[in-house]
Order: sequence, then structure tokens, then C-alpha cells
Amino acid sequence: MNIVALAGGVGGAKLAHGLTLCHSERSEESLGQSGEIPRHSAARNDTLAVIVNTGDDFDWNGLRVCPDLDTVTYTLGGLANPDTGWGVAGDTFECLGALQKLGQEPWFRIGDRDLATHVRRTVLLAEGRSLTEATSIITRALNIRPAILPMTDDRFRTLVNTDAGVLEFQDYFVRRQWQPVITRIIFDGAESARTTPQVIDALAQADAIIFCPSNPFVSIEPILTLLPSPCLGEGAGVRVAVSPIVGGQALKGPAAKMFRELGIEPSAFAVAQRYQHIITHFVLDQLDRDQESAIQSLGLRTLVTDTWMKTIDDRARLAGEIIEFIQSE
Ligand code: FO1
Repeated sequence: MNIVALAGGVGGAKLAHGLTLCHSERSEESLGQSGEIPRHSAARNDTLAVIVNTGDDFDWNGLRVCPDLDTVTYTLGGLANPDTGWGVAGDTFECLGALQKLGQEPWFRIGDRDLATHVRRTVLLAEGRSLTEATSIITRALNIRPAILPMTDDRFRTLVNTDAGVLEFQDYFVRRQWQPVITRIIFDGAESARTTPQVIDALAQADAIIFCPSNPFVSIEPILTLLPSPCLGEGAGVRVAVSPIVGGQALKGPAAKMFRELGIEPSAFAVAQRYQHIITHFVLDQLDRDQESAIQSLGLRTLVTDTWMKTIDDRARLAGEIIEFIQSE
């Protein structure tokens, strides 16, 4: 079965990792620290492609930093910092410390090993390669088998209009710890940016498309704005969204706060409503079981389960349950 996952940062990367553990051709690194093979066995000639948001990307000291691409890459490569979900496990921050001595504000913490990724990507881009090509060179070097596909090779920046003015995404998310109140989300470049042939091809071959539990507004929505509608139409097969909102809260990040600031009560149902016209199936957490029938009334098939991925085996379990859910149709 060919699966395409749409992902942003940490939540999306975890489910994508779970899919590599129980579905697609597994790279040894993707087993992570535990090393044991989870009970969900991979079926033959299954493929996985992960389409990743690039709206969070920005230039840091002249380097192209792609937080969501790197979080997915490091997570699938078993390299990610397990505490933060982003950056490289065990990384040092010597260069950042030296930059601070030279007067650089250290609010965006780039580790020394992480720095290598940004240097390498920036050089590949300067040599004329697309972000898709640069990402493929980096993921191949890290022996990561699933395709990690930027949603576009063009310029696309997520800005947020807030009570502190219009902010670049990392300024809002990291420097100000997503505390400013959002009135509008702006996709700067959306009108001219195009998705890539690799994304179109992956979606055309997909038997199932999974909307990972990432922020609907600033991780999934940017990807959706770039996809031609037939990619997610009736002919696109099974399309499953996994709620990033559990018990009215986001497991990580500002998604629930954004819902409220945009005038919507955060809930699994609210997420299902946002996606209802482009999905066929919905996965919600057992904490929100009381919302299942309302979500079914939107015409969606539902799976209620434990969606909280605390451990690597949780990731494989959830991914396995979603694959069974897809195949049960
Ligand atoms: N998030 C933070 O909250 N603080 C940081 O210092 C930080 C550094 C960082 C470096 C590289 C990288 O790939 C991600 C990093 N992130 C940091 C996370 C990043 O801001 C978010 O993961 C995404 O932009 C939101 O999905």
C-alpha cells in the first residue's frame, strides 16, 4: 500500500516515524534508541512519502533553516532530540555560545550537529539545486528510505498578524513563545508558489493520505493551499486526519490557543469540521469519545484510540491501528 503523510513539526514527525516502523521499507536508524522491531510487521513493497510544511522556514545567519523538514528527517533517522522533538539528540551548542559572545541573540538554538544540516542545505541551494533535491541528498546521506518531500521549492513564508504586529513565524513561535494574540495567519508567497512534481506524483500513486496530528492552521493548511483540488478529491482514495487536539488541548504548541483566538472552541470535532470536505476518515483520542457520533454525522468514518505518542512503540502502535483502520474499508 502506498501511503502519503502530510506533516508539520513534532506531532507529524512522530506519526511518520510510526509509519516507517510498521509499514514502509524500514531503515535501521528509524528503529531509534530502542532498536527492537515493534510487533507491527511491514508488508511487502509498501511505500511512504511525507509531504512537509516549509512555511516555518527562515534564514538564520545567512543559512536556510527548515524546522519541519529537519524535525521529520531527524525523527525518521532516529537522530532527533527526544526531549524537544526538534534538533539533534546529544547536540552541543559551542558555535551558538561563540556567536552569543560576538553579540548574536541566541533565542533560536541551533546545535553544532544541526548547524551542519543548514550549512549543507544552504550550499546545495547556492549550487542551484531545488529544496527537494537538497532534501533528497541529505536524507539519502542519512540512509532514510521514505521520501521526505518539501511542499514547495518556491518561497512561502507563514506570517502571523498579532497584537504585537505582523510577525515572522519563528519570531512568534520561538522568540515570543507563541504568546502574542493572533488575529490572522498570512501565507506570504502562496499566490505564486507551486507544489512540486514529486508531491503531485506521490499523491497520484497514494492508496491513502494521512493528515498527521500537526497544527491545522500553520502546518497542514500551508500544504493544502498548494495542492490542486483533484489531489484530495473523491479519486484520491482514503484520506485520514488524526486530531492534534485532545481534550480541548494541543499535545504540543499553540494549536488550541490559535483555535480560540480565531473564534473557534478547540476540539476534535472542530478539527473534523475543518477537514470534513477533503477527508473520509477521522482518528480521535479516547478522551474525546463523546464527540464520535457528532464527527460521524459529518459523514466521516471514525477510529477512537489512544493517540498520545509518548514512546516509540506508541508511534508504531498508532500507525498500525491507522493502517488497519484504512484497510478495514
Ligand atoms: N523551538 C523552540 O521552541 N526553541 C528553539 O530554540 C528552537 C530551535 C530550533 C532549531 C532547529 C529546528 O529545526 C527547530 C527548532 N525549534 C525550536 C522548533 C521549531 O521552531 C518548530 O519545531 C517549528 O517551527 C514548528 O513546527
